[in-house]
Amino acid sequence: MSDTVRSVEATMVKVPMRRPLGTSAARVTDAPLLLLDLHTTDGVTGRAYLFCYLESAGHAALALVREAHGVLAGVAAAPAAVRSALEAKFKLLGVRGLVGAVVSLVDTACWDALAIAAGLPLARLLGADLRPTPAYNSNGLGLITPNAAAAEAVELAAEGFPAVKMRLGRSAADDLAAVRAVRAALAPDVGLMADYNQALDLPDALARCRALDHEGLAWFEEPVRHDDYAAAAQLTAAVHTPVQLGENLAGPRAMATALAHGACDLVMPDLDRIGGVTGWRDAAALADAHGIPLSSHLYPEVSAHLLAASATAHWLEYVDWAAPILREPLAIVDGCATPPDHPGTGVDWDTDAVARYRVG
Ligand code: SMN
Ligand code: MG
Repeated sequence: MSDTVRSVEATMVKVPMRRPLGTSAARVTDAPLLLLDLHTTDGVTGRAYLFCYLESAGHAALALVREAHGVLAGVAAAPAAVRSALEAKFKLLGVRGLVGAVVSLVDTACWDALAIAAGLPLARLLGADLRPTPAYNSNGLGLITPNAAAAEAVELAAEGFPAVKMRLGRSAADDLAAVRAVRAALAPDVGLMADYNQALDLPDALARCRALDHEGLAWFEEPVRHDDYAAAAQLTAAVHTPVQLGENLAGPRAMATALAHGACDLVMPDLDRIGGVTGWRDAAALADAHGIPLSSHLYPEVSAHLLAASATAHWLEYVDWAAPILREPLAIVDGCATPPDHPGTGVDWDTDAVARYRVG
């Protein structure tokens, strides 16, 4: 491709969540999203959004996008060229955390532009068919009472999903009661994932996961702190239920280290922490080399393409947080997400909704 980047610009929106998310770490009621447009000199616009966790982080990311614009105008509109310009710009600050997320965001928008210019859905540009990936409903289902959790789980499955995810991190007894209530309320063939959001230390994790090991859970997600791979490996070896982690892996090298430790049975990188589409490709190759099933974290619209192109694709995490500002929200059909058959990722803004929710 001979065209270059003309500009990158971003808009911040704060979108109310249909179902608030209560985790052991925080309760989230609005999704702060940074919407990025990458314009090329050939007149193509690539788009991607970043879930910023906190509105303040979104404003900081917006400032970083302005820095990125300063170095990207005139650079080849190719992900490798864009990445190396940004890595040079942010080298002293460090390409981690929010900076890493912004670099991943620009990478994803650049791949979108590339796919649009090629006239191909991203999955096809990556060499894949538009194949479906099973999706679990990850909306809501926070740290609520057993009865409320059971009722919400049934509603979430009834939205057309073969599995749902609940959050854990109450007392051990209350978690057990909640898991039993949810499991009993769901049909036996509906999968039930469980996410601790790093709530436990290793002794507690061993005791609690052993106590829940035969309660019909599909996985234990992030029981211990995300960077203690030795603790995660001990837990993985001790329990029968698969251990899942990955949303906090900062790039494919971190994933290689985690897998070398045997820290998990399953892995679920986050698009904007693993390094955008470029980072995901390397992560997917690693998961394949280790024979580890690969799921996605957030970003269901782009993840549908990436999982279609991943050899060990497992589950797509479905959240509807961006749906209100998207022109064509991702459809779940027969419990699966299939990449839309349009050029690019399919991410495009509903400009009226963006104006309604805009905060920066
Ligand atoms: C999660 C995601 C995003 C915000 C808070 C918590 C959670 C998940 O860990 O995996 O869905
Ligand atoms: Mg999680």
